[in-house]
Amino acid sequence: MKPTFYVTTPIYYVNDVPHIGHAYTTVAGDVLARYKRLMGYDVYFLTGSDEHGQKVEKAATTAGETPLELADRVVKRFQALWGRLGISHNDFIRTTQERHKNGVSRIFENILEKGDIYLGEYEDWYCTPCETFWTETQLIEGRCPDCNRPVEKLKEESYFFRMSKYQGELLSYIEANPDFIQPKSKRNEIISFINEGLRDLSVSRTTFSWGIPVPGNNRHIIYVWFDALTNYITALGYPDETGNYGRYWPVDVHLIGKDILRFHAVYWPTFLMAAGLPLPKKVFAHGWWTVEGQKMSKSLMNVVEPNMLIDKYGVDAVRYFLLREVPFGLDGDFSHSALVQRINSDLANDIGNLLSRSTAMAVKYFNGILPSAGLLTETDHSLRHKTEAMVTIVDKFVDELAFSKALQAIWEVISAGNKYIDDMAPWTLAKDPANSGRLATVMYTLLESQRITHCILSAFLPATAAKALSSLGWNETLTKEGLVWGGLKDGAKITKAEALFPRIEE
Ligand code: ME8
Repeated sequence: MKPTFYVTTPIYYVNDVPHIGHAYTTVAGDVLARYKRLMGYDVYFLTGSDEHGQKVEKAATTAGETPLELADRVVKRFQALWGRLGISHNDFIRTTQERHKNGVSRIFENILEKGDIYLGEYEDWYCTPCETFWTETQLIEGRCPDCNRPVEKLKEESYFFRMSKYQGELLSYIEANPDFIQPKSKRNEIISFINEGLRDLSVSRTTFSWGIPVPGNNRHIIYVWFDALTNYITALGYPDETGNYGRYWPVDVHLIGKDILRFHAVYWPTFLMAAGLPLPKKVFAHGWWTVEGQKMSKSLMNVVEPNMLIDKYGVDAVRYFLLREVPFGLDGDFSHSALVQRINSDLANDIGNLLSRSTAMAVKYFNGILPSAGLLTETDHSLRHKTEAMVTIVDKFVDELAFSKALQAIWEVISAGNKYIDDMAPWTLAKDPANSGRLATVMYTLLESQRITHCILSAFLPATAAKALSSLGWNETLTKEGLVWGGLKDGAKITKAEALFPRIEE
């Protein structure tokens, strides 16, 4: 049986349209999912939409729609974008689906029956955009400490989750599992937050109606974060604990932005503890994108629309930029000039040129029929070894979610390939028929190194890799066996590759 791998993205709110922030997490999840499939895992990759709560209800009222009409309309934009970005999710969960509502009611009921959810009264400050309650002391100059927007005082009867009870157990779990919260700096922030003391958490609302009712008390709506976080198991069929739940839970990694780490590293694990369910193996919080140095916001009108980028630069250029430009876990800045720079140097120049030069030579010198290689010289061996070592290095980096480092390791082999051509000067060898054996070995080494490079790159840039592998005459199914040297067979049909990435003139 194949080992399993379960990876999730956040489920995005439908009151906003998708932008590069959403694309970022989703592309990262896709790379991980594709990579693990390539390595032989049985992968389940989940994304979806968060459709309940006051925020969505208000947006719908403003738009003159029902919340579900708004959700139906916006969810299509997310789904269409994921289609264009080549996202290979296995499932898309919407929190308005029956399977989800049913699972949320069951887990809520289960914790209620155990006594870890109880009825009480709440009075505190509420930030609607963040759907979060704050105490007086947490406010900064009377505003939301997260988004700096005004908050409102709310007093209501509320169900509370006994989160305080799980403080010690949660800390022990975090200590016993050093990789549970990543990166490290974020883990430390969470530990300090827990050490300040966990309060019981209000997990129901009575001031609006757009959500899942508390079982047995219709006046209350289940708190949107309790509802949303549960998607990670309702999508697997929970409360049915056989089937996909039994197969994929606990999740291997929840990919999220740093804005929602507390919900994933404190609330969610304590809900699971109360329900007696296993905890996630890893929660990874990536950094935040600004745009041309500024916070991305509707009011600044600087929201970067991924469809527009894809139209202009192509899908794989966008995927590459997002994962190469900024180390996963750190904040980064999006700018058109940085994107164009990456396209022209890394994509058009390095990888694109290497493939078009080498396939053109194979066509010119051997009519596109790959000759068999003779004995490798030390230089040939060196390119082979670099390629083989890269496969091992990339595996380690992808496991650490160090996507940028993984791409750098791949690009070192691409640079080595370009240098190899310059050093070997096939055009000089081609002048003398006596060198044809040597020329064959050089061409084989060059093309085989790129075949392996594109096999592994298929996780990152699937469309590009497919084009490249086809011009290399390699049409086999992508598996990890394809990453072993020697896959290209004598007589393979090489065709001259079109430019993978046209240069962008600014
Ligand atoms: O928080 N830079 O949904 P959301 C990087 N529904 N990533 C960004 C980003 C930016 N500027 N902006 C958004 C929610 N993201 C809840 C989640 S999960 C059970 C419920 C990404 O639509 C990043 O992944 O506000 C962030 O965590 C997520 O979008 C927030 O999406």
